[in-house]
Amino acid sequence: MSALPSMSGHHAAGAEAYDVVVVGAGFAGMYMLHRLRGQGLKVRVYEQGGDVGGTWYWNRYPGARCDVESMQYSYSFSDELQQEWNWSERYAPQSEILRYVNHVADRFNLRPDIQLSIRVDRAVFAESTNTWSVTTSDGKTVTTNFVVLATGCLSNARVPDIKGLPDFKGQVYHTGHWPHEPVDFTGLRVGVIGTGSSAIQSVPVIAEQARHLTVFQRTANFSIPARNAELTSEEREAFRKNYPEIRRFAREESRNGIYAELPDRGALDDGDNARRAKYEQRWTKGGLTFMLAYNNLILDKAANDSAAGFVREKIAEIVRDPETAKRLQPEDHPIGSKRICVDTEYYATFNRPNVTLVDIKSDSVEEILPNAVRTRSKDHEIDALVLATGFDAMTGSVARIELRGREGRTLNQKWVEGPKTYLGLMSEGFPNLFIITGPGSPSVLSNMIVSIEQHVDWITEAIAFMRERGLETMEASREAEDRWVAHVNEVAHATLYPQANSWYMGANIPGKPRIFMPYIGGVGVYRRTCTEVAANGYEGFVMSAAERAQKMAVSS
Ligand code: NA7
Repeated sequence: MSALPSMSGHHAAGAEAYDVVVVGAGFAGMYMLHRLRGQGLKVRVYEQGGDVGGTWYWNRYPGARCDVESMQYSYSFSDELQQEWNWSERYAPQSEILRYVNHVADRFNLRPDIQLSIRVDRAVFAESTNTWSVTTSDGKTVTTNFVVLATGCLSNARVPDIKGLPDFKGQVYHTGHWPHEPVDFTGLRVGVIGTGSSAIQSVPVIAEQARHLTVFQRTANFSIPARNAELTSEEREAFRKNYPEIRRFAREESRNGIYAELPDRGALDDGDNARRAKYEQRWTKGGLTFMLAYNNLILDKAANDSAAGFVREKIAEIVRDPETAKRLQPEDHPIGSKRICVDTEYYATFNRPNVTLVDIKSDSVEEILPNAVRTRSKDHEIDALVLATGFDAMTGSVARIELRGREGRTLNQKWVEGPKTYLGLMSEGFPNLFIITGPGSPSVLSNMIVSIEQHVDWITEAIAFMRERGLETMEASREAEDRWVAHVNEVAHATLYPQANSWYMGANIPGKPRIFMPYIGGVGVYRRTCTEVAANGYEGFVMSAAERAQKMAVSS
């Protein structure tokens, strides 16, 4: 416990007062609570879900698992935890990650400070007291010095506005909002709309159960085999022994927060045979690191084409019907410019007699009938519908909260032309409001847990810095924010990423401004920037002492 007093000095009488309110109890909110409580702060976490886990609480669809290997998609802040927890598979299934999250909540006694099934509706900054008033879905208002948004990047499931959807007479499911009870598709004709990561994971599993499965594809995606397998105790031990170096590398040297062998050359530096062998080796190994075969795959179109061509050939080899294979081959975006998918038997599933692929780019969905999806050319009869249509990513869950900063301006008003932050951590005009893995930080381009831990540690240190100096507000300066937003875009446009209509760009939400949201500069580079900013007295942030304290100092 810290010897410093709690910060809740100027709160309005009556309302319950906290030092920090954290919104969300996923990986980010839980670790934030743990660190802040360690500083002796009074913290309250609100979580809209019925339990902890965030994205892993909601995304329970068949086949859901993480696309980062479990030995790396786990907290590193406690060595006992990482030495003791036994991951059973190379890629943990959702249920195991949820068990892990619950274990962490109990192990670190986090639950007493987490209020479940409560949504934060509104947070308003009072300039007279430098505090936030936070109103929750149970009608209560509390005050707090700081608000930390740990609301997740992929937490606002998006139901597309398709004519007739409310009149469909079977069950409609969204992958990002899956029921807690088991869903049984036995004997049913099922339709899946969407072919992103969630569909690619769930389609092979649903196909095994359903009488017939129709997959409605608007954009074909690149997917690499996961090669999931049980972890042996030797494999677990190898990680455990080397964790200090693995974690250091992921934090400080990697671009994406994953410990992996880094490429030493570009794709065109190798001859055709050597290049093919390299791709073959990565394909056989499986997983996201396929894109690390060469160091220029996301920078150079010709290099990228060689990798994309290799995957297209693989699709043609796996899928027996040439028409279906052709439809599954992505042609409209560079490989990796949308998050690459990781699958188990996705392409092979289309060889099953009970699976049909419908290309809704050429044969668009007109409407949903009570018992069918009507595309221009025909009615596809179904008994149940799965929407694997993704999220209002990165900004969606923040936008749902009415956040009012200085002069009553809302964050939605400020972000109308796209999210603006300094370092993805704060937005000018919103003092003492932190965002964990916000737009403008590596976030979704990384192993989220590495990025979460870095942000939580940084925020904890910033708050400690302020407390030690009696500072009351911290805010991004307009200049620093403008420079950062420009930098994020400049770095993005030096790559092939903006060539895809992806949710990185907000392209999946009609009307959402097109701005490249995550920071591509790499996890290691980004971390160094944040550390330097802090070491230089939080350069680019304005910190101020309480006005009252300043006045006292002047008069004495
Ligand atoms: P994604 O990756 O956003 O995929 C959503 C899919 O749904 C994608 O294929 C979309 O096609 C499709 N979609 C969205 N709206 C529609 C409508 N109106 N009609 C037809 N098809 C539609 O979400 P996921 O949940 O799969 O994965 C999100 C992330 O979670 C993933 O990257 C991992 O990091 C984990 P589109 O491509 O827009 O043409």
